[in-house]
Amino acid sequence: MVFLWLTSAILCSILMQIPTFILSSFLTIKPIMIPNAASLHSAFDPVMGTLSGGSPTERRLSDMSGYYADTKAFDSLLAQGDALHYAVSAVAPAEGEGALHYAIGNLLPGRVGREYFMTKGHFHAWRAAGEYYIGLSGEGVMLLESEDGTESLLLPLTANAAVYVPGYTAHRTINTGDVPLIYLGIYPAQAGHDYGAIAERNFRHVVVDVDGKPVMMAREAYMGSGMF
Ligand code: PAN
Ligand code: ZN
Repeated sequence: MVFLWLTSAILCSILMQIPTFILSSFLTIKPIMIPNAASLHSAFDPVMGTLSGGSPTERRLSDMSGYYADTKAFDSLLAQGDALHYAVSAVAPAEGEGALHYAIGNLLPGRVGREYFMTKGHFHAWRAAGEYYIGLSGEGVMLLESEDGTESLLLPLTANAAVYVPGYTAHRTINTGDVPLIYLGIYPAQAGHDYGAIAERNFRHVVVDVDGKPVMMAREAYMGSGMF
């Protein structure tokens, strides 16, 4: 008798727990992992191209060896000094799936022969990763190229303009103005940089100054044009 009473009491108490268990598993509030409050906020200067808390990378003219078509013009510019070409300052507040990183770029104005100063350009190591570029100051363009090199696109990057770089697309920033080109890039934390393909074969097109205006030209046509 006591045994029966005990068994039914235990059974009852288990049965009473079930709705609470089901409810609580639906209502459980997952803890939000806030990485580090300081890393969640950065102040940037849209003219100076600085970003608080960013980790800086500098590219000097010598880092651009092999990227410009007019090698004579490149060598004579380098002989005048290995000046800063561009600087990027990146903030990485969180890692992993779903996290975003961003960077501010400061690309100096100038030309190597007729080619405007530009970044190295890259694919993302995670090819599917897209990126938003937001122009802050100065005047420039983004050169985009499909992975097989058959499609190219030139898009303006100026203050108050955004350029979306789709995945699987090589991208290069080019300063076509007389002052530094300052921009933000926002990309998945897992994007990574793959410089290899561009360092080896470069973009199929160059962006050159023709009568004071930026013109996109097939690299081979430019090389054979006698323009330098
Ligand atoms: C940008 C670029 C930045 C510098 O932050 O890294 O403009 O260009 P390079 O990396 O080609 O030298 C970006 O696109 N990140 O993914
Ligand atoms: Zn990128």
